[in-house]
Amino acid sequence: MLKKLFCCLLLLGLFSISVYCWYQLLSSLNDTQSEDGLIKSGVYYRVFRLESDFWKEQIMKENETTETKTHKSPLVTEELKKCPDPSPLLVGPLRVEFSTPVSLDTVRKENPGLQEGGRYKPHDCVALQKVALIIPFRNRDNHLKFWLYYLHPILQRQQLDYGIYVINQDGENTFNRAKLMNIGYAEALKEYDYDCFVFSDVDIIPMDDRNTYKCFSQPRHLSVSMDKFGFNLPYNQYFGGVSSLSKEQFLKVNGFPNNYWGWGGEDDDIFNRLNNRGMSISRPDGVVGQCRMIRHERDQNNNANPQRFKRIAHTLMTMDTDGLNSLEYKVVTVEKHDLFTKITVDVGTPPKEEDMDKDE
Ligand SMILES: *[C@@H]1O[C@H](CO)[C@@H](O)[C@H](O)[C@H]1NC(C)=O
Ligand SMILES: *[C@@H]1O[C@H](CO)[C@@H](O)[C@H](O)[C@H]1NC(C)=O
Ligand SMILES: [Mn+2]
Repeated sequence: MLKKLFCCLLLLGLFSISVYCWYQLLSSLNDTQSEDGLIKSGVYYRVFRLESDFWKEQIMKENETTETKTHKSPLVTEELKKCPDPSPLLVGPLRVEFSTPVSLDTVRKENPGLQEGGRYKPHDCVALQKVALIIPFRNRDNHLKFWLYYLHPILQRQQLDYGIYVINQDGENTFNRAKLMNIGYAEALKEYDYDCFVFSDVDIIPMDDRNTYKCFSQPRHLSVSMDKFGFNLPYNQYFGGVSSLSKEQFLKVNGFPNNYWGWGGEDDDIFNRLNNRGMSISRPDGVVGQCRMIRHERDQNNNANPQRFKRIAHTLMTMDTDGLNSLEYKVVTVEKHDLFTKITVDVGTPPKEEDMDKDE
């Protein structure tokens, strides 16, 4: 009897060790750390926090429906009413595919209501929010065509007062996604009194127009269910792809980091910033949040940043001095196209000592 029990315990022990190893293996592919030391890896965290996160998300969903709008609409002289929420024009699930190329001419013809620079506002009601869409960009004209083709009609059905800002990194130096997003914020505000900022990769397309590209009472992660990740979150704190922050939320975290050169980690730093300022992440459900990413090779001069793990471990210490208040760049050109505004900027180069540093 005792022997049997001992055997059972031994087997159980071995089993849990192997499960643990499996998680470690999986999570070593993308290790994320949090300031409080709670989160050691995405997968590990996900398994053990599933339950509490489930309830948090339920609460968030409830809050979403009863949410009171904090954003005031501008003074308008005509007797236009506020647009209804949700928009009655939404159609739900959409077919999204990338096998047939689209031309900008097609997009122009299909969106006659646009103003120069890719601006739009509903004409029969006052939009609930003024949204600047910020796209960090370099050499992805084909992806941009698909993005404009799919997003313009969706954003109009969502009855947003919006503008498209393609922030193009000049030159061939190491890419800096988060800094480009900071620049997009600053440049868009020079043009119009936006109250909401949606930051989107150029290659991600939502598959349901009920996934509204606007801001919520908490920072919003919009690309929650990507085909690339099997229509799932890759890990619970994932904040990459498409996200939205109100002006207040963005200012509360001093914007985004300027010193993540190359691929990876900057989205985790942003997550840490929001977390450190006591905000939580709002998300659509996994059905409404489905989206597709256009498949592509890794860009040139955007290799994985070896510094990223070190950086995301120190967000709390760096976020007050690195961000909107330390943002420096030069505008090279501002082009007003029919379907978007393209701002080409010189973001500078990574500090010399970082180029040398190859520890991972
Ligand atoms: C939901 O809203 C209530 C008050 O309206 C607030 O106290 C609570 O923290 C909110 N929950 C989340 C998860 O945002
Ligand atoms: C982890 O992977 C995600 C998804 O590819 C990426 O957005 C994020 O930046 C990565 N984080 C790190 C620290 O590499
Ligand atoms: Mn991509």
